[in-house]
Amino acid sequence: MRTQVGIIGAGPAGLLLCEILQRNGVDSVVFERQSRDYVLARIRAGVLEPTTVDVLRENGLATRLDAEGHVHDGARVVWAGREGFLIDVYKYCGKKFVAYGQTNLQEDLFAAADRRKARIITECEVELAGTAVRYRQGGKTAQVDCDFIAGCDGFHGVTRKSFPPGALRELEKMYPFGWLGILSEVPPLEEITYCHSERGFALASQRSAMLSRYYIQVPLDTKLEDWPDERFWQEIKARFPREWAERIVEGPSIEKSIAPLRSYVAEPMSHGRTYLAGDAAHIVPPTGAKGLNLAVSDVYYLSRAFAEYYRAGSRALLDAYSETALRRVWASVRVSWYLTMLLHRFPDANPFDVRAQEYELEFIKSSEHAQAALAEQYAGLPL
Ligand code: FAS
Ligand code: PHB
Repeated sequence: MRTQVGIIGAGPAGLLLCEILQRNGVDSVVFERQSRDYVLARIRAGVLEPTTVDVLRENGLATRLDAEGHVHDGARVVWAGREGFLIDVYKYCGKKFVAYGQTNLQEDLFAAADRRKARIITECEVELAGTAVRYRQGGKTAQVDCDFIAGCDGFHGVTRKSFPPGALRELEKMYPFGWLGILSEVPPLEEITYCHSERGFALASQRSAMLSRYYIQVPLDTKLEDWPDERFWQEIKARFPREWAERIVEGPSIEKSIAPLRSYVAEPMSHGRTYLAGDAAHIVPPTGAKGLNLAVSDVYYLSRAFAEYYRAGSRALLDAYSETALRRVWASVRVSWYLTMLLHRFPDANPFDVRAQEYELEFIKSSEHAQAALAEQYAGLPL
């Protein structure tokens, strides 16, 4: 078998790339290690930047998003009994973001792929040999020869690891805590609300009018079995200021998981005829709600580059892809790092560190300029 672009990974990056390429007449085959059900069962991101919504709309992928997504002017930051401030994306950037679960987006992307009869090979083990994809599925092996490889296989995938030694510069920062997240079929708080407290960070988010997503910062050695629902609800209410805690509706968790936090960027995001997009190239702590949105902007740039190559025979956009994508990646990596440092309570923090965080929050609350700058970064750079 032969195709133009071999896409490794059927997460948001891989399936979105497949869809946009097909809309531009470029043929691809998607190779996914897991089953479709496994991919759809993952609970992850929940906030789509305005640019992400624009890309999905431009590619006919926003019908359900427009019907079911919750539109927000901004996200609120509260602390120590203060009502805090709104990261007012609408006031300062004139755009709104949408709360829409990555699971829903993944379903929409698979549905679009099925409508196009896209070739998605699931439950396969992939081995890369240049731009040839050798894969094993159901005990049989086969090979697909490709013009290019798009590594959309996430942080633990094979594509980035297939780069020759010395081809990559890897920049990483690990954080000394993780996020314990739950999903519960209860009405969410109205606003997406970040909370800084002496007990640690907490976040109230949503998936629909009857599906809430909550997170609390936990130590890295936390065990899920030590966090029954009752303890989770008690702790998150102890972290939010009383006015917010009183509005939190408790309920049984239908999903509970712990994710470590890291910042990671691999540079460059390409080598030869192989290109990386999404978590395969970078990871951000979810504090800035950037991970999924960066996958979309990478795919926007990469799909445009492939389309230009096959339409006009020009490699210019492909050659510029890494530098173009990294400009937006680093803007999001930096604001995700900044918000993580600002809103979490570090195990080794001394009273000076805590006071400096609280003063920074008070300063942002008091300064239109600081709020405008933060809103601009939270909204994400224009494409
Ligand atoms: P993905 O990891 O989503 O997809 C990669 C795909 O490649 C997967 O389906 C995987 O099975 C497949 N794959 C891996 N190795 C392969 C191989 N060898 N061969 C074939 N296929 C292979 N972002 C936010 O913005 N907000 C959040 O709250 C948030 N929470 C998160 C929680 C967790 C636990 C994790 C892990 C991530 C979270 N993220 C969040 C980030 C997340 O949403 C990613 O940014 C997003 O999934 C990136 O999409 P992809 O780049 O497609 O990578
Ligand atoms: C979520 O809804 O899962 C979410 C929202 C905001 C974040 C991270 C995650 O910063």
